[in-house]
Amino acid sequence: MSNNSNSKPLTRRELLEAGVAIGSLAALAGILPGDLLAQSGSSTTTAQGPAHFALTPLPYSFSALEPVIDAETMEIHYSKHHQGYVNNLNKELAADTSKGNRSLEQMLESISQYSTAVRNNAGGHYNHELFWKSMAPVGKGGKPSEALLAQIEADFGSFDQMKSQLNRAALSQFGSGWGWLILTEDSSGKKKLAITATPNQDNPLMDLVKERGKPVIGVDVWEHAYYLKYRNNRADYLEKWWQVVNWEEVNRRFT
Ligand code: MN3
Repeated sequence: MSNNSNSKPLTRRELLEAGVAIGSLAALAGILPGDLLAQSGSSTTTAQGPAHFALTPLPYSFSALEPVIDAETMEIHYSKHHQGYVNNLNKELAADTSKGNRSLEQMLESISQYSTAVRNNAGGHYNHELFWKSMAPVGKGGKPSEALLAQIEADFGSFDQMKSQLNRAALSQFGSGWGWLILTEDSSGKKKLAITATPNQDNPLMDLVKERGKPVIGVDVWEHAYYLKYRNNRADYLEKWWQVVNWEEVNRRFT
């Protein structure tokens, strides 16, 4: 056998193997090859065609939040649940292009104009993008800024009061949903922090929720976020979750 007769099939196979490897890496990272160039949280800038969204790569490994959140929960949550919301959102938007190419935030702020499927999946994408960024390995998340602490003390009395109010709101959210610390304005236009909870994948940006505001902290209390490790003990999950809060990100969202 000469080298020449072998070289073509080999090259082809090598290419194929390389392609498979790229596909597997993308699958591990929870992103589809076609999504690699798309930016998360905003639609692609193509002049024509529907908005298209993609997951941002996780800023840490699946096991990085252990022992608070186990690697298996993180992997399924990110690469199955979150990816599912993104896939469904893109499918819905491709099927109905009547609203044009709005950003994710613009869509949420006018979500009453959309179908329930868009509401659930656009909310699911936004909420999880925020959730992943709002966490960091234990001991790596920094601490609340002085400005944030001062605002928390003004609005809740103490940091512990804010924490227990948020835990209580998240704990008493019946079924699936989210607990939130949001930034709002009081009647005189002054900054004010508040605690709220939303069902399903709703969030405080949506024009049809009762208490609107800018999300500063969002904690996922769907069972898929904690059930493998904490079983039915949502309270224990919520208590431990504070150990993985990324305060650098929370501080940034507050300012
Ligand atoms: Mn979730």
